[in-house]
Amino acid sequence: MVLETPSEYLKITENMPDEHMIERFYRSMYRIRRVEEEIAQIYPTDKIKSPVHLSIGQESISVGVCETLNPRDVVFGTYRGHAMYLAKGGDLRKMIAELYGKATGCARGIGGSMHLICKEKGVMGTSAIVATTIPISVGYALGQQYKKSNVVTVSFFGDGAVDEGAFHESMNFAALKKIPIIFVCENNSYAIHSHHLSRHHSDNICERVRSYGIPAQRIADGDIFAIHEFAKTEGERIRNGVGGPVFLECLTCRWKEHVGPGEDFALGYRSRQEVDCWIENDPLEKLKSLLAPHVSHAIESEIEKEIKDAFQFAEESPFPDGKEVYENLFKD
Ligand SMILES: Cc1ncc(C[n+]2csc(CCOP(=O)(O)OP(=O)(O)O)c2C)c(N)n1
Ligand SMILES: [Mg+2]
Repeated sequence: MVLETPSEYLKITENMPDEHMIERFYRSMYRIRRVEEEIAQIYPTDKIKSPVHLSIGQESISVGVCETLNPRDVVFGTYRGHAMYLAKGGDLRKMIAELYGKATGCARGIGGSMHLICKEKGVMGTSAIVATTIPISVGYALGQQYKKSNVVTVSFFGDGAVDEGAFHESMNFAALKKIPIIFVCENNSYAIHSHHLSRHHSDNICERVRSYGIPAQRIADGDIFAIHEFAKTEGERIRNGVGGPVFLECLTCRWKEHVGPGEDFALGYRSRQEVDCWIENDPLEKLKSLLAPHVSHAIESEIEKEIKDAFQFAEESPFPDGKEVYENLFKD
């Protein structure tokens, strides 16, 4: 980069992330990546009782956004929700136990990977039905607006949600009522195996969102610092009582198959080269290169221990009692 003036240089150095921030980002991203790699490893044994939609390759979005939030702030997400749950502080032991269908899981083993929740840390829920948590998150943020609270609500969803009426109704309503919410679209270009351009006339999600009256920005390279900066600025605005929705579209890439632990290049809907470009620019590796080796190593060993403990906890936990099958079906 060529710096034109000293003030420009100053601005850049001021905005440079400090070492602690890089460590925090690396810790969170490495933890998510390794947890999901372990899930992929163990999945063929059938100990995990639900389908798994892995976020490997997409982690910088959840981490960049959630690192700006506090436990009172809330997030809503999708079935591809491991990264969001963990980045927001969701309990790892309870997440793995949930995948194992155990009574100690975050949804008592009934919800599985697609229905993670940790209300104490502001993870309000994830859903298998595309776009359904968007209107729910808008309703939650409307409640905060009524209460004049300074809680920040973030709604995560995929590009597939843009195909749904609920998405457009939510955008319209949020703009109309100046609802204090941050929408985050994790655009990995695919809804299962359909490319965005086989579902839409143009590649213009931000443009469409702006037409509702919502400011929108695209970050095209998974840059965790840019994602963090955006969420920090917008979160502060909401905390300062300035309402109104904002929309962040992050281009990204799902490295694994849509659902499950493997690869699916044989299906022919996308090429290996398409994914390789993203793997070569892995945001996790970029972060690691900014840390001294002894620092990244210490973080990694600590996390490996935590992961081992979480899987052991899940293995040793009991399954729910059989009679639970008949519980929570009807309102008492
Ligand atoms: C309302 C609804 N329609 C269809 C489906 C089937 N379905 C499951 S995942 C998916 C793709 C969603 O893609 P996207 O939102 O981009 O998320 P990604 O899997 O890429 O993270 C679809 C269409 C569903 N679960 N819900
Ligand atoms: Mg998608």
